[in-house]
Amino acid sequence: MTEDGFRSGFVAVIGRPNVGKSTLVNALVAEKISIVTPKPQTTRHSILGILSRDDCQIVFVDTPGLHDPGKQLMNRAMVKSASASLVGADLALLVVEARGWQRGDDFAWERLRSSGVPALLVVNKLDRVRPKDKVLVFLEECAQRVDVMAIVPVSARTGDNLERLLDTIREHLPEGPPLFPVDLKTDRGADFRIAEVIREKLLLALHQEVPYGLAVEVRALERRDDLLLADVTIWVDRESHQGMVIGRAGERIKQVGRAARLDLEKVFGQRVHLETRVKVKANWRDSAAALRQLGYEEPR
Ligand SMILES: Nc1nc2c(ncn2[C@@H]2O[C@H](COP(=O)(O)OP(=O)(O)OP(=O)(O)O)[C@@H](O)[C@H]2O)c(=O)[nH]1
Ligand SMILES: [Mg+2]
Repeated sequence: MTEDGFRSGFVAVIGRPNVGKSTLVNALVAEKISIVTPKPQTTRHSILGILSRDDCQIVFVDTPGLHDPGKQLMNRAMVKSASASLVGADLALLVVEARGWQRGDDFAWERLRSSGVPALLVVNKLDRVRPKDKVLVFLEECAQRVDVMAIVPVSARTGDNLERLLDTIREHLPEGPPLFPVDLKTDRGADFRIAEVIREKLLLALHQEVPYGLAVEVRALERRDDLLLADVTIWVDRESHQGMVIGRAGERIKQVGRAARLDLEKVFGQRVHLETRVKVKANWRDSAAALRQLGYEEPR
């Protein structure tokens, strides 16, 4: 069934929040698998992005940013999910920013090191560093800090050096057949992808503490001819945030819905209709039952 030399495996993509893990997975798989925003802690769940080529199948696991989670249950669930991605991974990519090493990178490296999973260090956001020789100095610093099989500088945003990264990943995967059907790009269904794209637009539209208390739940999904109809509830964790999400005369929620619909119509290649409402669920981030309902890993 498999040709000689075909390789496959799970590749956990980890790192502190905001280093560009999701941007990287989207660029490598060439599809919007995961949402991206300038805000840290955008990704909250582990998400598979599957790249199938003639010579390999790479199953990337995009993960929430690793950080010291404190007591909050949602943060703990996020960090647990990122750590769990290392269990059974064939390879890990530790992503850091080319602008310099930060303390948060040490936290991620420690988790990776104690897992024993072989790793590559991906130095991302190359496009942000001028002059270029500064990067060389940083790559040398990285080689002192971490013990990995290779260090690969890239720009997930411009696509710089991603082919070389893919070749390096392939070299370090075991021989084996595809693990998923070759036309599958992610393990997540339409309901999850709809909820995430709406959350992305909300994160982009809202500021300060509001975005962190948001969750999006697709309560029902219906396919009618060429139309995808979604019934969506946006949860906020404080009464005062409800009006901020809705906006004056409903303007903000309308804009968010429109932006999400346009993206989703591209993802699904069909018309999408979103029916949204905003509800308050006080302190849902500290409620095990609410987290379960929203599909989070059981926090420890
Ligand atoms: N200039 C530049 N910006 C980048 C690059 N990669 C990602 N970014 C930006 O960095 C920000 C964070 O990107 P994400 O992909 O959401 O980062 P993440 O590591 O997944 O973040 P969390 O999910 O919060 O852990 C976004 O504004 C991206 O556009 C890059 O190569 N160059
Ligand atoms: Mg992310």
